[in-house]
Amino acid sequence: MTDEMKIPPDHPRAESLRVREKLVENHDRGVVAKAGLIAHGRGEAFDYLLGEKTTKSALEAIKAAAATLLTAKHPVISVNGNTAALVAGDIVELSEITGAEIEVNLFYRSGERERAIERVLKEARATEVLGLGKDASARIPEIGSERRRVDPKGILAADVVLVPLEDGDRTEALVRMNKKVIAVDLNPLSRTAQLATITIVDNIVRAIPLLVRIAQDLRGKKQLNESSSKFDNSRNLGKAMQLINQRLSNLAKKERYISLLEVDRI
Ligand code: PTJ
Repeated sequence: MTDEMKIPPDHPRAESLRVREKLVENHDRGVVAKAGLIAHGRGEAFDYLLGEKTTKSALEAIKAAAATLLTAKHPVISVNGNTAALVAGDIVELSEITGAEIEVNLFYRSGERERAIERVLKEARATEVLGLGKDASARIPEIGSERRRVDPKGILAADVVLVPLEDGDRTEALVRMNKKVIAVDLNPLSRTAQLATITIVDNIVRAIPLLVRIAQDLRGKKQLNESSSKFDNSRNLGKAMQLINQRLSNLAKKERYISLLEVDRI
């Protein structure tokens, strides 16, 4: 933790501040992109609206994601700066349980960032990391950004790709290539959330550890194919939006909130 930021343990938002601090530290280590800090702020806003808890609909998506990863022929987990900073250890565990490869894939790609992220993953005991340097020699068609660079042994050949904190363009391109895309995105309105095969509308700091536990429980169970094919992403996203709508309506009715508005006006 940096000297400037000592988080009091009894601070009402201590956990959220710790997550922020982790991102800032990892930005200073060259892992997180500047824009990654901004992206996290957007995520936090949606997390606030969702109640900062894993919702029932997110849990349904996590179960479908676990089943899809476990039944995949060639699953790959795509790792960017924010994911490495916040959940590197869980990503390595998930890869061990599901047999998924780990590939670094960056929007803001540079050799330095690749190496910094590789270091974080190796510190978390990853044995192999794809998509580094010349290994990212294949190109996903119709994408302008650095995200198009992928490893022929990894994302290019994958049938299922897990993409935490993704951009819409690549999700769309991967789906067009007939891959199943599992996204983790707190914004149910984002293009990524709307275009993915399965969208987990939850914070990665809660969703990935839970995905690890559920994949562990489901491993070796029957009828996993059925539970993954039954999942309806549009319906599930609708539930997340309804929940936000409902929470705001309920909160708006509370007297405390009304009195706060009055104070605001003075
Ligand atoms: O490390 P790089 O170079 O690959 O860059 C990563 C970022 C995140 C900068 C890049 O992918 C980007 O610009 O992403 P976007 O388009 O801003 O989308 C990020 C999405 O993730 C937004 O919809 C946020 O709401 C969401 N998000 C942010 N933090 C979290 C999150 N979702 C889940 N958990 C979070 N902690």
